[in-house]
Amino acid sequence: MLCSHGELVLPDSTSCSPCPGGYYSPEGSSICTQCSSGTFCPVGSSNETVCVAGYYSHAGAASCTICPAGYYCPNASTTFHCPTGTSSKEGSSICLEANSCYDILNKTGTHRSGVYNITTLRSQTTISVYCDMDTEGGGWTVFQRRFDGSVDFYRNFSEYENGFGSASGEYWLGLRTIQEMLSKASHELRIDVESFSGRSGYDVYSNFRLQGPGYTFFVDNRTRSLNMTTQYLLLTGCSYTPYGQNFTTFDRDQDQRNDGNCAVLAKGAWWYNYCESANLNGVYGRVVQGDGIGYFSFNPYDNLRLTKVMFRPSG
Ligand SMILES: [Ca+2]
Repeated sequence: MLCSHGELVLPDSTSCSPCPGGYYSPEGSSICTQCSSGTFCPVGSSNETVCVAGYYSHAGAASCTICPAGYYCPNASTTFHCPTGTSSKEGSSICLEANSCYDILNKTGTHRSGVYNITTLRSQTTISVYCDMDTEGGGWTVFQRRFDGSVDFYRNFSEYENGFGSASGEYWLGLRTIQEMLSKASHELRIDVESFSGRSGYDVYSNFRLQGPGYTFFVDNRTRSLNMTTQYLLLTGCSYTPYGQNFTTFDRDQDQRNDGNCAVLAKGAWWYNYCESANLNGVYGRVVQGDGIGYFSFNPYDNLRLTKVMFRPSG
């Protein structure tokens, strides 16, 4: 008995049945053959169909599967992890190099916050960063994050230059990397804070940059904020603002105080002036206006439970 293509002869030799999904049978064949990897065979197939670009299949597939985000599928039958420092969106046959969280957002479309690998543009260094992909549409490269006090932030200049902690936990990305990433295009700075009482707020400033070997702090204007006062702005005009200040650590005094080192007084590291109206790298869980973690525009007396400081290209 001769069945039409896409069918097989049943044991009674008098009737035909369609091949099940994942199998095919050419015209005149009495058996169904397993569909090979890289192709798919729906129910009743008479031949194998090759998966389109960005999809893959293993042997015996009734349909192709879309290549997941973070992978690439160059030959329709295998999924490969994107190499470190690159990323892909779902359905990709190639991976693209990303040099910031904003770049990852644009190349993958993901709104999942977490740790990603990026390759910096100038020095071509591949590093892990925490990306905030939720806030205001995402694309923020987080360079400081504190939430449980597990990492000691009272560190020396070299550590603040090179970074410490882990991108998946509490961390400081490093002044060298921050400066390099800010050097191309204009970026906005966003600071998120939350106190132990559960109150939260944020501050956003335009044109954040760090200049020269002292990593001198500059921003242009506050563009939006929540639960912030009009006092203690990060702008010029007061002796506590970080504006125009170099970064000071306990072993590198670049502040405006002649009678001491603000990093030692405040047990932190910051763009101290004479000394500070923000001490986000202070001692976790300690009282503010001493050496605790404070952000005075939020509340000079509020001890902060959460801090997150980040940037992304503006406009
Ligand atoms: Ca000093």
